[in-house]
Amino acid sequence: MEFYLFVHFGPNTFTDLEWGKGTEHEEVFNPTALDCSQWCRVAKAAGAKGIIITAKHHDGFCLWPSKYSKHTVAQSKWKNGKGDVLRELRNACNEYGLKMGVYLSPWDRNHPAYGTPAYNEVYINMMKEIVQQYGPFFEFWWDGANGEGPNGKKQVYDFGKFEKTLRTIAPNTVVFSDIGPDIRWVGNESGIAGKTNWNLLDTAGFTRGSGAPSTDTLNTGNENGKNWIPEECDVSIRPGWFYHQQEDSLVKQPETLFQLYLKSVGRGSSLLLNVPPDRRGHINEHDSIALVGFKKLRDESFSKPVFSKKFQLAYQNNYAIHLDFAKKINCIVISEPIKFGQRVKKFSVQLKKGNEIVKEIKGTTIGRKRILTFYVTEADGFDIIIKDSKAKPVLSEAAAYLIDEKLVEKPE
Ligand code: FUL
Repeated sequence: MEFYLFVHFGPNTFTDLEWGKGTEHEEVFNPTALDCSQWCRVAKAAGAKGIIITAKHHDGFCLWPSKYSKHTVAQSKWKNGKGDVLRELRNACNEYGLKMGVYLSPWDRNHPAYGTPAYNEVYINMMKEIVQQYGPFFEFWWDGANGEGPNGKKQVYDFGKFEKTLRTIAPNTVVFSDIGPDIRWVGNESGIAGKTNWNLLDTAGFTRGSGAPSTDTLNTGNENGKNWIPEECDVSIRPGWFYHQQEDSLVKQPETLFQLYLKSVGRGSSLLLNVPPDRRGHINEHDSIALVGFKKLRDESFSKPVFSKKFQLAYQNNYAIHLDFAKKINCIVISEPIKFGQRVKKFSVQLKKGNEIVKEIKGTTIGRKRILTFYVTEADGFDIIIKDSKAKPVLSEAAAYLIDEKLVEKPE
């Protein structure tokens, strides 16, 4: 799906905390003008394909009236306890043709059963409740943070049962966690994928949270990993995950977001960009303006290729691309048809004028999409040379662009 939004919303929006304690009074949650349609309009204008919401964050507050908790919208004063954020978002996503996903924090600092086996049943019941009432979800997010509950105990999560439950009630929902089962964490919260990025991961012997593979491994995957678990880059448009007015001036600007796009989508991953609603329950103007600017930069950059070619299924080590005459370019995009697996281990792109190589860009993996940017170079063609691959190499697409020079990828 390439690009979709994350929405962190809950008591923290009103207390200015990042990790709520779970002791907040339900009355704290009181958006003055919640408007999920506005979120969807902004998502659409930004070119995002879906929205994943924190149905429950670590403080345990449920944004829907759950039967399995007494710390929910139903106990709040918002809409006299009749409000339901998940229902409003479901309806708005349907209206705007967006997909919906949920984050349901396993860690719960409020629930009285937390720290006992009974909590696993509570978590399973909540999963069932939201899938049945507000599904289908395109993605289900299992956060890795695991602290202590109110009773000082640490929960032993029954992830085996959680997974089995989801597979039964939501077989088409992609499940995210540090180690999948379907998609993995990128190993950082700055939205940056590895330049080498394998969609494969070995998970045997690892667990979620503190027992996860190293952040480096999560970032690059395992070349010969056993499981197809591509990574997703989650990052916030603001310093925090929740809205804090004092961070209004720190919203990432379109050029910064474009850099993130190059370093996530441009390295074969997806970008999950967090845009937290404010106390009204609106995506704040600071954020929506930045998002629309980000969309404009993507459109301006990629709508008019200098050259573009789709390949038939042809196994080749050398793809020679000829432009009609010498043209200025500073961006090349190549793709592998990953339904045949991810194959390329090492490649080089040689920009040419006649027979002379005027620039060479070396890389490792390609994957679903690899965006290479460089200083403007005049060339009348380029060769894509696959130097090493796990199986016969095959590309599905190659294109060249001239993008605004200030957008060229900057080192991390
Ligand atoms: C982390 C959480 O602790 C943060 O609050 C946030 O939800 C982030 C996306 O994941 O593990």
